[in-house]
Amino acid sequence: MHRSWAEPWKIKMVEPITMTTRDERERAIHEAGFNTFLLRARDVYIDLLTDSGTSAMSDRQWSALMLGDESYAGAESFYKLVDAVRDVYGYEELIPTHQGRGAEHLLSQILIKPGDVVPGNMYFTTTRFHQEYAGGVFVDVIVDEAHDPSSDFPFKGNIDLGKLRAVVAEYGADRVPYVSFETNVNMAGGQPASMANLREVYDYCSAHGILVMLDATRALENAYFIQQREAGYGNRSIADILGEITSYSDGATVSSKKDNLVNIGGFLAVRDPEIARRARALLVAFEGLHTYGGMSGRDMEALAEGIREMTATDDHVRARVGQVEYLGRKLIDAGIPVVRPIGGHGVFLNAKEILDHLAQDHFPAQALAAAIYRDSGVRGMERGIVSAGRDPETGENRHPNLELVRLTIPRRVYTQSHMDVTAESVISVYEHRHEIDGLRFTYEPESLRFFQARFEEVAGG
Ligand code: PLI
Repeated sequence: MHRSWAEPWKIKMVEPITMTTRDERERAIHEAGFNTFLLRARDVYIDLLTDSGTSAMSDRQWSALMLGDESYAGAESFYKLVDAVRDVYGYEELIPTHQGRGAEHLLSQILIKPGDVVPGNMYFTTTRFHQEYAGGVFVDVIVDEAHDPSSDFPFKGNIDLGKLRAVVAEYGADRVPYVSFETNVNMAGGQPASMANLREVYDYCSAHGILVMLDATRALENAYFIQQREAGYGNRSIADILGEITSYSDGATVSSKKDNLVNIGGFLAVRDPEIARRARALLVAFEGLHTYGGMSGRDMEALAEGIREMTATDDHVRARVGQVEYLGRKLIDAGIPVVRPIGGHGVFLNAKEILDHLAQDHFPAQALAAAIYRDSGVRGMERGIVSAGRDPETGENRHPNLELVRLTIPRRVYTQSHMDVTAESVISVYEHRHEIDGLRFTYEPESLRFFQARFEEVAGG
């Protein structure tokens, strides 16, 4: 007999959310320039914009806040965080930052020289921004399957060793400061790398004197997929698998706003004390003193607790990814084109296929995210041509193969009923998809344009 699973927590405090009328949502989306980032949160019913900083903390994390040591220097909370990162991720040197991009900034500034090339498994917006800002060029070396939303390949986050070797052969290892290896690749749809691939890339890079720097922001979810899908890992604990993932790296940047179950924070963690020394020299200029960086003592307390909690049992991540799969399965069963396999942190709708009457230059994913909001007040996010931005050399729009709307599930926040309501809205919008118009810019920011761009509708476009 089929046995259901349930979340390994019960609810102690609730936060009311309000439903809006269609007229109110029409007004709100026009005022927001058809950009879901520019909506006011009070106008949103179910907020699936991001899983970043939107987790619900546990009673233990809220209690930990009270223990925050707010000493400017040498706070006890910092040392608790150092211990948690060492125990769970295995890195000795910790550089705390205000969030993930703070760590990316430091790492890029200390390791990348102008003209360097940084191979990585698909770009992430802020990561590539900092690599380019430091004078580097990002080169995508992810496996081809990652660019195909319908491929069921179980490890679409893998690096293609052939592509990596070709980059090193073309530019020389001395122009490749590190490989930027993201776990559970966000822009590919929350897709994992296999342990075999992580090991192989690390062995290759070590032999060529190239560092491997993980973006371990969603390494926990990657560990879960390895446990579920890779031979030999089915009986290993998530904590153990996570430790093995990070063992194939020289360091990592982490946005703690995801796996780590806190609302703010991040870190750079490395093995080499010299890299750590150089990072700390910049940390004090850009973030804060080396024992707090960008965080208060209480933030570090909650983070240390969150890092331990996420791996204390396997139940947390099983329920977390299970909820994402629940929504994904409903949409697949209804025939909605989504990225497959269903990822770890969200369901990614294939806007290119759903709105196949729109040219990519009329921003189908942006239009679809706006249409879902108008239908139900569910807020998702564009992950397509707008997010990809322009090529800094040519100034032309990049045209990614993936033109997606991300419905991202915050951790421990919504119930399965919220997933049901979301699925019903997406199905209804899908049924009326031919009525959705394309968009054009009325304001286009110079960088990371998706955050603040504004659009208007192009009738029939
Ligand atoms: O938002 P930050 O600065 O804490 O982290 C930046 C960042 C780095 N790497 C990855 C893989 C991310 O997903 C990431 C942030 N992601 C956001 C905000 C998201 O909505 O997915």
